[in-house]
Amino acid sequence: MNTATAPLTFAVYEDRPRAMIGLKLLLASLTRHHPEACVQLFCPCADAAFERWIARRGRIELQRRPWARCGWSIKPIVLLDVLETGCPDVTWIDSDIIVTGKLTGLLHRDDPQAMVVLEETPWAPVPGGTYRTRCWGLPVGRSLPFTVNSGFIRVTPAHRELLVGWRELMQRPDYLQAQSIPYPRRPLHLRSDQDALEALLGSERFAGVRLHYLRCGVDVVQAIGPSGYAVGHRISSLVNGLPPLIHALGVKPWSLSVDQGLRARLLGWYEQVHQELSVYVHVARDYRDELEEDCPWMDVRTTAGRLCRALTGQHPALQGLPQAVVDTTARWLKRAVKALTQPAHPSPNA
Ligand SMILES: [Mn+2]
Repeated sequence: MNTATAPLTFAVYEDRPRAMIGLKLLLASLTRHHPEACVQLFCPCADAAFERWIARRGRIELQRRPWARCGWSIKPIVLLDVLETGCPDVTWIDSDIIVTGKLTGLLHRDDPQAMVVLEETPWAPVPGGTYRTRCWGLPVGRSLPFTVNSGFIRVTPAHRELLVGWRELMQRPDYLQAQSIPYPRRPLHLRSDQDALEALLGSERFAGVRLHYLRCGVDVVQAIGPSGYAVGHRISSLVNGLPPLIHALGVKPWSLSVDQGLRARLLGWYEQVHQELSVYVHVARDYRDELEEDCPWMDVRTTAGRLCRALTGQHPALQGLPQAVVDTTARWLKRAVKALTQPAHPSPNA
């Protein structure tokens, strides 16, 4: 079958009841912009109400197969499974992504060899290079221009071997052991599935894979904190509109909690303002009536949030701009202090 003319196929997996609201936002936005697409949804925790909800939306094929819980490591397993059905290409999409437009132009569907991934936020601790390939002990085949983010991945049958290699790499005892450690304390190259994928893509064996990155600010907003949507990208969105993918990286907007204590309350207020001005939440509000459940996390409660929205005409890129400037400055200062007081990271780009 021709990849360019075959129906679009998306693969989505979710097994955490607390993340179902994100899943609904993904499905509502994806089927609004691509009503013709086939969505292979793997959701062992789907209940009857959810099943009725998806029945009213596009071509969503629900599968409840009881896969063993394996968290983020599920991605190659799901992609291989969908490729088995004979479709010429399939795109994984994370349940914490919301879609704002057509995705066809991002997928390189005229090239059956092309693999598409997201560029990780520029604030990631190690930017691409060969670091992960070396740390995993694989022979280096190429240096990658950016860190890979696996929230959105387009593959074809040409990538079966890579997917099998990815699945196998995540069975390694050092990786499995690292998964039992709290995320911030894991070795950088063993943090999650995308570190293993990047290690493989940089290795000699898979250096020939034709890799395309969807770029931050143009194709995707990696919405982690106010500066995840960078100041420059916000300004270019004034001309070009919002990127078609908004990825709620890190703490999810529907799970924000405000802790006690002055420092925690101040941080909580800062996070609350960010949430009220976040581009993800802005787009999500448009689907509020479709979700058929309460979403108090979409409300605007702080004076700062109301003020920024009023002064910018509730523009999705501009309303969070003042906080992004503050956040970016704070991050640079933190980096500068760290560079002065701590020894350099062991040659990540060598
Ligand atoms: Mn994600």
